[in-house]
This record gives sequence, structure tokens and C-alpha cells, in this order.
Amino acid sequence: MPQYPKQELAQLILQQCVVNKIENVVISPGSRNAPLTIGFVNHPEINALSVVDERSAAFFALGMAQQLQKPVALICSSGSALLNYYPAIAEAYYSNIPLVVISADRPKYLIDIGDGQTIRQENVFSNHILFSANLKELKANASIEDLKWNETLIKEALKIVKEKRGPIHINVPFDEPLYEVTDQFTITISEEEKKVKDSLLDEIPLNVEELQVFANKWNGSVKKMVILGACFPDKMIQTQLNHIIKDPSVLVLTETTSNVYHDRFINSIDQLIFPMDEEEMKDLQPEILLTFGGMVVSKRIKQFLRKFRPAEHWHIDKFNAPDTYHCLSYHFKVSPQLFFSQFFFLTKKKEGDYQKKWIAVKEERQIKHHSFLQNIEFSDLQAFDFIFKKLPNQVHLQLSNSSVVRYSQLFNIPRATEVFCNRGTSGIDGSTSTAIGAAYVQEKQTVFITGDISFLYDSNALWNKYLKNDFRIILINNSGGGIFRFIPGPKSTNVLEYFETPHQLDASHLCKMFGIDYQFMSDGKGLEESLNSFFKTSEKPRLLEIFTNAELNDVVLKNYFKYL
Ligand SMILES: Cc1ncc(C[n+]2csc(CCOP(=O)(O)OP(=O)(O)O)c2C)c(N)n1
Repeated sequence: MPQYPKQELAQLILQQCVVNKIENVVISPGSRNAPLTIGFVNHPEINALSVVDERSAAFFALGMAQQLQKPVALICSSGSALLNYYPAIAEAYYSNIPLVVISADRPKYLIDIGDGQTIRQENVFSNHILFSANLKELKANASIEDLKWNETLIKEALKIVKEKRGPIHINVPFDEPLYEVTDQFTITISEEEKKVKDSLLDEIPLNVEELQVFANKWNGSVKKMVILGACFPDKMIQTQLNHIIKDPSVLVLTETTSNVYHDRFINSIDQLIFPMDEEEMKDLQPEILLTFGGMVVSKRIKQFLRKFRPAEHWHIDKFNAPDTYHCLSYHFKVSPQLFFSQFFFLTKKKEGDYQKKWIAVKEERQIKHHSFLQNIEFSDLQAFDFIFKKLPNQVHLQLSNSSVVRYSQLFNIPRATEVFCNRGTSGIDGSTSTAIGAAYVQEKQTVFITGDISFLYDSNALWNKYLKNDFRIILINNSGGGIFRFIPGPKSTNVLEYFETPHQLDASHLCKMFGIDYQFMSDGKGLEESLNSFFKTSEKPRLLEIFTNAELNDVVLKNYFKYL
């Protein structure tokens, strides 16, 4: 017989989540959240997962939601437990990932009076949350008004998480007793209410006359640049971009996380821009810039476009339009798919050499890239070259921040690979947990590439019983934050070690503790050989640690860019 919590507020939240098709919940342990834990775990339509560390649990849920493209719920106890969700909430906020954060709290009369595990939880994420529902305690003899008041807030929160895609927070005060159960709900939901409308797809098309004004400018311009930030793999967008690239006056710049491919897209922005002089930059300067997708990794493209501003910058997104290049002139508030399906009816090709010229430069850079790599010492750059050559097609790739995502931008990644990275806040605090969450819901094999500091930071991610056997971690251990040797500032100081944080740690003990197969390599030949079998079926997840020399990495990468 199912057991449901006697606390009606927990029943209300549970049933609203079920009606809104929230199927996955990640629960961290605690007592104050017992009514929620009992309810969600016992409900047949909920997949309840248990992850202890709230920081990791939230990133794990984020990885799941990132892949499912559907909200995933989090449940935790009161006090600092909730604050540990914050890094993932900020990431979800800037990456538009739907998270339903449900925290148990004490009733108002127990706050700030010296009760244990109690902090001020209401609106605690106010700067990075789409909606905060601060519920009222529902006593046994609660009024219908209080019930309705709570219900309205929960419904509003769940509507927003689906429509706007981001994190929402429901704070739920419970008084004791917390563990009482019943075998049926005392709060019921009407059949009518169960038919919650999925309002996600109801997009209103753009006004055609207004769009025509933009199309006229587009049709008259000989230099148009399209830049994609992070995008979920989408066949329609790929098809639309395959069409747009037929126009010789259009240049398409993509990143590793854009998840689109074409021989005529510029997929290595830094490779293109780094060696350019002022004259060439003026030549590359677009008249119209059209952007969509999430965060852009390349710092150079931001610097370039902030200096050589286009006359017009149009951004396409249903909700947000960040002024990344300091020249935003228009925000099309629709999905890119809808935008292009309307825009293409109004646009025509414009002759010119804008695309041809820069594709030729891209090809030159590619030749140099390959010739440079033929003769280099074992280093991060060479390790990435081998990894991407040996990476099986069709894998799901997760990258950590810092130089991992930046190195990856220099390579052609196998086309069927889907690539993700937490670029919302570019934190190093949850990449492993995110990758494990993504892997949990992914049918494809997930490969996670990370730096040592990021990996050690989030090592609690491995404390996770849902780790799949085909999960692979490639750990580039350059004994510290390699990025701080490459960027100009830290080395110019006398306190480099406070930036780089060098160490002598390796992952062998962590792997032993968490039941992961461990291998290590510190030379190119060995690495190539290891990669031949590394991705094959195994009875345990595997980690390959690649040791490189920090000083040499820096020299090799600088020489690479000089050579280009
Ligand atoms: C939570 C958080 N703290 C600090 C930083 C600043 N930071 C950026 S990169 C980095 C070092 C990363 O080192 P590692 O993961 O080893 O990668 P590498 O640079 O060696 O490739 C740090 C500390 C951050 N991005 N996020």
C-alpha cells in the first residue's frame, strides 16, 4: 500500500508536480523534508533519485534537465543544505535549464529564534531565479484560502519553469510531526485540472511587415555574420543553417557547443581571429550580425566585435537578448526555428566574396594547424589532438571549463558528437556532476573531459550510485590551473601559485574509493594506445588520467598561435 505524507502541503506539491509531468526528482537527505521525501519516493509516476551532497545533487539534476529538455526537481532539507544548490541554480539561470527547487523550511515562528538548521530561506536565490514561491504553513485545520494561496503559487512556479526554462524555487514550511503517513491523499486534484496545458509550443509568429524591414536590410548587405552560442542539437536548425550558408554574403561562426556542422562554417573562431592584424579585422567586420543560442566561449570574438562593431546586431531568442557585443539593435522574441522559417521567405542571396574569402583563411589555418601538430612535444595540445582523433563517433561529450573547453574549440570534433559545457557561469564547481547527470539519461555513451582542478573540486560527484559503466572520464592533469599560465596576468605577478594552485595529487585513490577503473599515461604513444580500448564496453566506469607538464603546455600553445 502506498504511503503518502499526512502533511497536506507536501501532498499538494507532489500532485502538482505529477500533473505537470515532472518525472524525475533528486532528493538529498534530511528530516525537515521527510514529508516530501516520503511522498515523492512512493509515487508511482516519479523516479526518485538519492544524492547526498546538495551541490553535486543540483548539478546532477542540471545535467539531467539539460539532456531531457524538461524540468527536473530537487528536494532538500532546511538550512545550509539549500544554499549548496546555489552554484547550479546560477548555472541553470544563465543556461536556461529548467530546475524545480523544493526546499523544506520551518514555519515562520521558528526562524531566527535559535532553532537548529535554520536560516532565512524565503527568496534566498532572488538574483538568479525565475520565480520564488514562498509557501505558507498549512496547519491541520487550515483555511481554504491558505490552501488556494499555496496552490496558486505552486502552479505559477511550475508554469514558469516550463515556459521560460530556468530555475524556480518553492520554499515549503513544515511543522512537526514530519513522518506521519496516510494511504491516500486528503488533498485531491480534479480531473479537469489534471489536463494541464502544455503551452510550450504556442509561439506567436513575427509580424511579416515588420520582418520585411529587416529582410530589406539583410538583402542589401554584402557582409552578414551569424554567430551561434551553445545550442541543443536540433535537426531543423542544422537544415536552416545549411540553407543560409548558400548565400555567399553570409559567414557562419560556430563553437564546439553550438552542435551544428558544415564545411563552410567557421568552427574555430580563435584560430581565425588570433593571428589577424587591424586591417584584416576591418575587412572581417560585418554590417549585420545575427546571433542566437546561449553563451559564447570565445573571448576573442567578443573583443573583436566590441571594437569592430556591426551597424546592426539582431538577437533571436524567445526571452533574453544579452548585449554581448555592446551593439544590440533588435531582439526577435521567437525561437530561431520560427524566425528562420519566416525570414527565408523574405530574403534572397546576395553575391559577394565575404564568405569565400574567410573560408579560404580558415582552410589556410587548418593546414597550419595540422602541420604544427605533426611535430610537437607531448603536451595538453597534443593530448587533445589524440583524444579527438580517437573519440568514437556518436558519443555524448561533456567538457569542463577552463582550458578544456578552449582547447576543444581548436579541433574538428567528430560530427555526430553532441557537446555540452556549463558555460552559464563557467564554474569549475559542478562539471563532473553535470556530466554524470547527463549520462544517466543519455542512451549514448558519455565521455567527460576535464582539467585536474575542476575534477578535484567536484570529486564528490563520484559519490553517486547512478554512475553508468560506460561513463568515461578523461582527466588532463597538468598539476594545477593551466589556464593561469596561458593568460597574460598571473605570470606577470610574483604570486602565480595563488592563481595556478599547483599540486601533486592524482585521481588513483578517488577511483579506488568510488569503484572506477583507473589508467594513467604521460606520453603520446601510450596515450594513443590507451585510447584504442578506453571507450570499449566495461564492467566499471573508467578514468584515464593524462599527465602533462604545465610549463611546456604554455610554451606549446603560445608557439601554436604564433605559428598560425
Ligand atoms: C567555482 C569556480 N571557482 C573558481 C573559478 C576560476 N577558475 C577558472 S579556471 C580555474 C582553474 C581550472 O583548472 P583545471 O580544471 O585544472 O583546468 P586547466 O586550466 O588546467 O585546463 C579556476 C580556479 C571558476 N571558474 N569557478
